[in-house]
Amino acid sequence: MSEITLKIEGMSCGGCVRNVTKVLEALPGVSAAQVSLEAGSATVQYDPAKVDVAAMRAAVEGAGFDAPQ
Ligand code: 9UX
Repeated sequence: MSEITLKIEGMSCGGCVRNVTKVLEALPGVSAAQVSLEAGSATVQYDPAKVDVAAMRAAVEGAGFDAPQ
């Protein structure tokens, strides 16, 4: 299992936090995500054989947020 912390921009309430958590945890290979509104970040535990960081960014952006490098 690997872990990465992504910067997430555009979250403004707890609903955003839930939405980002949900789209990340829906990705096959992601076991859990901890999203922080205050920090503007998401820490993700994942299997690097099944999912990559580009897929995580795409999922976050698909939900309407930005996940800059
Ligand atoms: Mo809160 Mo976020 O009402 O997309 S859910 S601003």
